[in-house]
Parts: sequence; structure tokens; C-alpha cells
Amino acid sequence: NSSLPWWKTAVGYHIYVPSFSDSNGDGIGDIPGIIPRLPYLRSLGVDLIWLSPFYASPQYDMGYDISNYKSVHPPYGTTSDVQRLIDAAHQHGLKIIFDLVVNHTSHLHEWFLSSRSSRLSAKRDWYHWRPGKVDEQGNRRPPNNWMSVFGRSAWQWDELTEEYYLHIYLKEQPDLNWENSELRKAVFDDAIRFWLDKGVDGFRIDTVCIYAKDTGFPDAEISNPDSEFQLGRRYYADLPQNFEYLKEMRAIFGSYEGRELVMIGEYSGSTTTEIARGYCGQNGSLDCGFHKQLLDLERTEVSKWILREPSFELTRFLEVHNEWQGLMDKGKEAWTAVYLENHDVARSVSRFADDSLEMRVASAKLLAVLMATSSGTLFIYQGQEIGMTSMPREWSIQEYKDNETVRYYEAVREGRASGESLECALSSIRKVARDHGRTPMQWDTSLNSGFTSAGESWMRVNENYAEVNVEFEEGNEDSVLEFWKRILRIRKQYWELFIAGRFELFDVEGELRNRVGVYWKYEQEEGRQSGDLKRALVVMNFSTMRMAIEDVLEEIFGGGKREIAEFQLIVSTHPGSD
Ligand code: TEU
Ligand code: CA
Repeated sequence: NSSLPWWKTAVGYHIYVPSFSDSNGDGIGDIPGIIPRLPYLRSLGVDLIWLSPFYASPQYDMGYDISNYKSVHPPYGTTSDVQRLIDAAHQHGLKIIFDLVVNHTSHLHEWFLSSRSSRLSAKRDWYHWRPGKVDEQGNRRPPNNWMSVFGRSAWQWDELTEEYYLHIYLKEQPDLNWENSELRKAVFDDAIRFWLDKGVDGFRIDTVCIYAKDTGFPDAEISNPDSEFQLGRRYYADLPQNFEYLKEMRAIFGSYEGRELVMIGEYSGSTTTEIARGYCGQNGSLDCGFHKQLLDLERTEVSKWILREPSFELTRFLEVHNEWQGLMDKGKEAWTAVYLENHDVARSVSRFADDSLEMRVASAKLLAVLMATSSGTLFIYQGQEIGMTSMPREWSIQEYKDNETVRYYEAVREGRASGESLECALSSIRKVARDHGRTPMQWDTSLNSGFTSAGESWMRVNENYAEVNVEFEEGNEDSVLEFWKRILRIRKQYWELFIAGRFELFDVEGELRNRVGVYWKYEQEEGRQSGDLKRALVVMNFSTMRMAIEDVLEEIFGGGKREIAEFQLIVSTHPGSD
């Protein structure tokens, strides 16, 4: 009942298809497995679901390497299964968006097979091909020094036509040449219109900052030339031409009269709030954006795997979160997604708080409060609502399936990564590998936690499913799940405060400092209608958390008429001395 568009007040739920729910006992999550879970998602308070890529793919990058936009990876089901899911979601009052992965295709896509077949192929120019160079010793060298996000050169030599092709990600993910207007039309038809025509309500747009490259391919300034793993620095992001391509893409969405479609871009690591205004501000083409700065919090400029010490600093967390919250200020608006987890990062209770037996539940609740009372479009990643944790530290490297992880580990083991020792690499993998967010959803206490009836699943189920699972937590008022349900109701009830409102995240000085994580201070804006709520003072620490934070919030906001000094919610992620 807010005056805001649906995608601003919606609570989004990110489903990672292979790990959500297996309906046919092959150990792999699938589309038909999602449909029976829709009532659960409704009961949680979700309005929108986002599906990770389920399209035809050889699965080198878990479906972010697409070989056919218009068909479904067979283990996940068929296009008619997807149609059934779209219809079922709408019947349950849920919006549904898909992942749009169009910076690159799989190397097995028919477009690339044609493009690489001959320099004279009609589709040669649909990808970036270059002859490369010869150095003083007469050795062949790539066209420039760009590095892949996943390590090593971003150029792959192709014997057949004796040229290099560009791949910002895996060599199995050749970059599309967006300068080619035929290619753009093919992308708009196959990857966008095909699914909009089936009723999908929009897309989460993968790597939205990098479609345009400087096709002169100049060398970049490389921070650590001998490291195979350059991250953080993007040589090619946010070029002016990129915004032109997104205008064209927006026009496709705009051609669907009467459909309230949403475009939510995934920004790359280096995107700043200033640049984000270009994407989502009043002249931008996107509605909302996922920033990466909290996801990349532990990273150094050198590499994802060379971590800051300490890897988690609360003040930095606050600065980053607060800066992006500032984009929801009146007049400076560039609407932003607010989220702590996805399929590319470890679990938030493990990264930002304390996932030990005694601290996990309270930690998950603290982080839920932070999220539910922040501005922006809120996304919950599957399992976050029940307090799922990263993979146990004692699990062996064999349990890690992500090629980003596996190829890094192999590079270190074979001495091809600059300087890292194998134990240092393992320590980083156990903290920040993307696999931590990909263990199967934990539904109940049956074998494999109800994720699959198969003997084993594609990824090992976390043994803590005995007490971390939907069935156990449903109806248990002290559980993380029931807490999320309540805090989401509060968020919606006070949407003006929490969504359209503006919380200043700030740190405190003085004696609270050692116990304090996060404060909210709500300034009463002139003429704001939300009750007479001025500023609520709720000073609480960890011990209070163990009781019932939502009762405190309910008491404060339930009245709605209380003259309240200042709303300072302390979210301490370290056991405060009671
Ligand atoms: O990720 C974009 C991206 O560059 C980072 O999230 C990166 O994948 C990660 O931080 C590496 O450590 C998107 C998808 O979310 C990711 O799963 C894909 O691998 C990537 O694009 C390529 O499609
Ligand atoms: Ca299955």
C-alpha cells in the first residue's frame, strides 16, 4: 500500500537452482523442485524470487556459461517446467525474475562455434578476436596484459584460426562484442524477449558494467604484475558506451506495454556510488543495482585470495554500507539492493559475525535486523533465513566444486600463483570461496536434509542440518526463521521508515565502542507523515538480543505515537559484557 513501485518495497529471495530442491532424486536441484516450496516462501514474507541461470550450459561456471538462452539445462527441467513455475509464482502472488548473462556466452554456444570456425565467419565479429603480438624472443604474446577475473590472461589462443579471443572470466566464457549491432539484436531477442514473452517480470543483469570495452585493447596498469590473480581493478568498466547499450536494452523492456518490469544490474567490483547514479539515477537505464563492496570486503587490491588482516573490520563494513544507503537519499537517488549473501560469497553469519554453536542464532538475528531496517530493495539468499553457515573448516578441498576455487588451488599447488603457499591458499579458500554459499538448502532432519532423495547430492550437505533446517525452525519462536518472518512484517509495516526512510549508520565513541556494532539514527524529516516518530533510542547489546529484539522494536513502533529520543540499535557482533 506504499506509493513506491513494487520492486522498491518487495522482499526478494535469491534461489540458487542446483542447491535449492531436487524433485527427481538425481542429487541436483531443479525447476519442478521449486514449485512445491512457493507457499513456504510466501509464509516467509517474500514477494519476488530471482532464479540463478538455469539455461543450457556445459556448467564450467555453474550456468553463467550459456550455450543456448532459449533452452533449459536438462537436469534442471524443460522450458515448459519454467513456464509452469512462472505461472505458479504469479498464482502465489510472487513476482519472478531471471538472471541475464550477456557479457559472454559459453564457448559451446552456436554463435561462438560459428565465430571461431573461420576468420570469414559471418559471426566472427560477434566476439573479440585479435592476432596478438610477438615479443623480442619471438614468442607469441596476448594482445594486451588484461587478466581474467578468475586468474591468468584474459586472452585465449585459438589454434584453428590462429588468433586470441577475449574472456574476462573463464576461457570457456568468451566475451561478446557489443559493438556489433546484429549481436545486440540477437541478445535482445534470445536472452530477453524470449523470456519476457513467457511472463517473467524482469532480470538481475549479470556484470552490467562491462559490456563496452575499449576495443583498441590498450595495456592496463597492473597492480601486481607477477600475480596471476588481479582483482578489484577493472580495466574496462563503466565506459560511456556501456550506458548507451543499456539504453537500448531499456527500450526493449519499455516496449512491453503495461508490464511493470524490473532491471536490477549487478555492478562490478570497482563501481562507486557516483558511477551507480549513472546506472540507476534519473537518467539511468536500470531500476536498481547490486553493489559488490560488502561482498569484496576482505579482498586486497592484489587478489580475492590475498585477504586483508583482519579480514573483517566493523568500521569498514559500516562505512561501505552507509555510503550505499546514502544513495536512497532524496534527490540523490540511485536505488540500491540491500543484501549480505549470494552464490558468490561465504555465509554472512560466518563472514561478519560468529557462527559458533552458541553465537550463530543471535548473530543471524543481528544481521537480519541490519538488513530488514536498511533502505533499498532487500534480498535474502536461500538459507540465510534459517542461519545457514559456511562449509565446516575441516572439510577437505575435494568438497569445493567451483572452478574459480579449483583452478586457483591447482595454480598454487603447481606453483603458478605468485608466492602464495598452499596452506595460505587453503586458509583463504576456507574463508572466501564461492562454494560456501552453494551447499544444499537445509529443509528438514531427513537424509540430506530433505534436499534430495538421492544417496548423495552434487555438493555435500552441511552436517549442522540437524538443528539448522526449515522444518525444525518453523513454529519455533526463538528460531532465526521465525525472527525473519517477524522482522519482515515490521519492515513492511513501517516501510516509510525503513525503506523510504533514511538511517544513518554511524559508529559511536566512548564506552559503548567496544560493544557496539551498528547504530541507526532516524532524523525526523520536515513534513514526514510517518506518525510522530522522531528518533527512537534502543540501546541494546548482545545479551538483549538473546531475549526478543522484535518485542522491543514492536513496543517502540507498535505505539507509533511515542515521543522517542533517538533510534540507536546497537548490533554488536562480539559477545558484549552484559
Ligand atoms: O559475478 C560477477 C563478478 O565478477 C564477481 O561476482 C565474481 O564472480 C566473484 O566475485 C569472483 O570472486 C557474476 C556472477 O555472479 C558469477 O557467479 C559469475 O561467475 C560471473 O558473473 C561471470 O558470469
Ligand atoms: Ca533434480
